[in-house]
Amino acid sequence: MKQGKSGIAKPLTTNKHLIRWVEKMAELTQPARIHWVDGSQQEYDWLCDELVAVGTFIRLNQEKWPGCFYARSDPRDVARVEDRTFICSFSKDNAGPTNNWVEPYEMRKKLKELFNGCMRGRTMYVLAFSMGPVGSPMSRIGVELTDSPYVVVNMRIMTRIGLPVLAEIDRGAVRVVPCMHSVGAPLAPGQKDVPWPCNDAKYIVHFPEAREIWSYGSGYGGNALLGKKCFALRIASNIARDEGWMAEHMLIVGVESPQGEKTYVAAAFPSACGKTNLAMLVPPKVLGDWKVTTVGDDIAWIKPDANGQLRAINPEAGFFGVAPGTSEKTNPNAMAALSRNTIFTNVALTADGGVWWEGMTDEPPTECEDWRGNRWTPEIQKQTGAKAAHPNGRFTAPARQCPSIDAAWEDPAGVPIGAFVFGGRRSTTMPLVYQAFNWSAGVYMGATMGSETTAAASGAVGMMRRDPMAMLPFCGYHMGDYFRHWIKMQRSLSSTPRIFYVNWFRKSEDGKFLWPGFSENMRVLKWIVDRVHGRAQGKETPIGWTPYYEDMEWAGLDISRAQFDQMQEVNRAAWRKELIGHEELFIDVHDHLPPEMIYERELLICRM
Ligand code: TSX
Ligand code: MN
Repeated sequence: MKQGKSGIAKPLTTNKHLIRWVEKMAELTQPARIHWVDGSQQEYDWLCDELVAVGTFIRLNQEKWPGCFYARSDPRDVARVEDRTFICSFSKDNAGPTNNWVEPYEMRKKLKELFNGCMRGRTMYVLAFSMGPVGSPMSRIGVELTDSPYVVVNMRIMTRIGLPVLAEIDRGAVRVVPCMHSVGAPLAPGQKDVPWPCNDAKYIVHFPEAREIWSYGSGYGGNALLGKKCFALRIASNIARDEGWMAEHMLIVGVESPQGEKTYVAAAFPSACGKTNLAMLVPPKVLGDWKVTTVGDDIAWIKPDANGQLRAINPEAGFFGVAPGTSEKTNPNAMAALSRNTIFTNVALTADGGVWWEGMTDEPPTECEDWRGNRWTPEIQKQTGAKAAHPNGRFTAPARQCPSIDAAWEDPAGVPIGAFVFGGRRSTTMPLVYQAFNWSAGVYMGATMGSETTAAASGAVGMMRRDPMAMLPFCGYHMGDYFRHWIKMQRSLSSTPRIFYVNWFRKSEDGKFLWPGFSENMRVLKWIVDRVHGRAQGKETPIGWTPYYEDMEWAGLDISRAQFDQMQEVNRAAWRKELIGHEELFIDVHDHLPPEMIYERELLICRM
């Protein structure tokens, strides 16, 4: 492959549709160059060099952070933009009340205007990527046309890209999801570029029937790495519904007993619940004979196999994790994964060419540059409240570098799922753990889950936000139909995974966390796995089965029966209020709600 300053201009495919589409899109966006991404290490290194040259990247101290780079975004481009995210289905009803909808022809007209000449002076990268291991029957392929080399290098960590994927396309049997992406900042001849080009006008657009994604104006995270939320959740949830499988916002862990029995668990949590920490959990020393392995930390594609057993793959190949709060104490596996070949965005830069973020160490650095490039000291923090890292600062790290990565994490057949876990951040009402009586009660559990807000950015702190299956921002169609799809899945299964709810965040009257969390969550996982295999009893309560104190492993943890009862309490007064919250959610989606949700609610009321 000849690679000059302009990269690879020759199409790396023989697929006529793909070549014609690229030509058509180049005609629309008018890039100065086209680069077909081969996905090689040389190409990656060369792109990183270019990013360093234009000031997007700073190469970190290679002794301490080998293969690592540092980026700062434009301060106006730091997170997903939910109010600028659109599901443009043919009918508004199909998008449902939880999504923004614009009539698709109208939106296409708007996009044509926006994309007209939007890549002038830039390179258009043709980035073929596979969500899931290349060649797995559960994997799906996309091609992202982007004018952001930052996106290309991040996508090389987060997905499988380049020649092997183009070879799959050339074999001809696959349908490709077209993904258009532009930062929306064309360059006039001779105009100097900025480190983080973007546009104040942002559009994250999905066409579910056409299986198409158009993203404009942002270079950050889920807005720009289109394989992740846009494809693997919003578009894939549509594909999955049509094809009889599930695209879920779930981590996947393997739980291995001292006898070597392996049980895979898929779990959904809203943001700020420590999902990545759970995905990489290190069991406490006293329970060291139990092991937890990581298949994925964010997205699960789950499909019944020929025997009616649900099997899951992680469609991603890397972790795009929130940095603040990640430390040797909270997540040593993540710290090992991000120790090399990692891209850091919007964290702090230390004087010795390293990175730092709030919560990384007990002692902050005496001085560093914050995520905006300003001088930061603990003293300045005290005076102004300025944070060194942005709360949504990220690491992009290869999954294979995670010490807890599961041996089967790239198994094309996926891993068998034994249990689903839902959870949220709830200071009251919800017990540490309970099990749903059956599949439809479990679907109700997931449908009604919610979390209390933590960051001031998302409204008042401590506000209850319902987030069904943690899919509220990610379901690409009507939420009521999504519940129906969950209910319907039972019919294609010979045995359904057991369904559980966990809450690590319940507080005492005086505002203290009742449960120590983190490693100790292994004790809850153990009970869940014991239940899956019929080894532990369940105590019947109005909401489901809870553990007997005797059935939990307490070695090395000083929690009395009374304390445990407090964590597990099902308070009828609190649950009456909870049920009204469920009703509020259901009013929004009532016309598509499956009758099972109404029945389950009635049953719950009766048992109260
Ligand atoms: O990630 C968390 N997990 C899951 C770990 C596998 N966090 C961090 C949440 C923010 C992302 C938690 N925070 C967890 C938890 O289980 N639990 C808590 C609440 C908590 C915080 C501090 C303490 C205890 C509980 N500290 C002491 O007990 C000393
Ligand atoms: Mn997520």
